[in-house]
Amino acid sequence: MAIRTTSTASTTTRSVDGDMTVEEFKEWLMKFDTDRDGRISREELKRAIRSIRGRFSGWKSRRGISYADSDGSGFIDEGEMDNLVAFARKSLGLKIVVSN
Ligand SMILES: [Ca+2]
Repeated sequence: MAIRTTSTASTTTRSVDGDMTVEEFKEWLMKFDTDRDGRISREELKRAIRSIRGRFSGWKSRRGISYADSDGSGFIDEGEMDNLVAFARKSLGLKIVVSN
């Protein structure tokens, strides 16, 4: 359980509670690309969802992959990342804004 204080917030990892840009979201997500193949697998997405204390991470990661994986490869690659942005907005409740 996290205890939040405003004074130490800068030393912790970035909060995903507030607004983030599409670029920030992608950057954050690629931290979970643990095998460094440039794609997000279901396991990697699951860990990402779990890291923001998302409930039902297993189920949601499966939904996320099937939502975003247009070519049916089982992975989210670069070109499918925007689909995952839409999924995160809709199903994970993340506030992802388009930056100018
Ligand atoms: Ca990967």
